[in-house]
Amino acid sequence: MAKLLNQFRKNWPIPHTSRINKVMKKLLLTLTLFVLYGTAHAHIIVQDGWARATTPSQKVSAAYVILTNHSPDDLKIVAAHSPIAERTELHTHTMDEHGRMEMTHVDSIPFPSMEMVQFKPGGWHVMMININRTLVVGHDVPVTLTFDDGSSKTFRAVVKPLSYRPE
Ligand SMILES: [Cu+2]
Repeated sequence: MAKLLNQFRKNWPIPHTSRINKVMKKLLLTLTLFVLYGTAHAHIIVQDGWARATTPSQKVSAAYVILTNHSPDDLKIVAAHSPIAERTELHTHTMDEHGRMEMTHVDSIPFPSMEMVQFKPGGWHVMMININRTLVVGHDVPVTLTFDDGSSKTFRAVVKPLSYRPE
């Protein structure tokens, strides 16, 4: 990146006016941040985002998605957010001592480089708590996942019926 910026500076002579220099520096910094930030985004591929339909009295739903990490960095999914939910948590299902499946809140989900993470019923899911609308089949809701490098990825979760099971 530094090399690229130096090249950029060489090819674009900056007039020796301190004011213009300042503006230019700001511009270069913005450009650098934009490129760095944008790169992390572009390397995460999202597929098949969906959420479970709710009845008007239901205040909780779950969202699922398939993510692939095409970046060279091992990442962790550390948070989820949706404007339709007061609170959003990363959950998984684990077996309790009686052999029953129960939901567990997790702090992060490993997301290694060149690997896929599938959120699905009975496994990883985004728990949306105190939702502010009824999730109607065919509508969609935005969900944002945040990674441990500070980048994030937003996907649209299409609302599927209660009977829906992904392949
Ligand atoms: Cu849950």
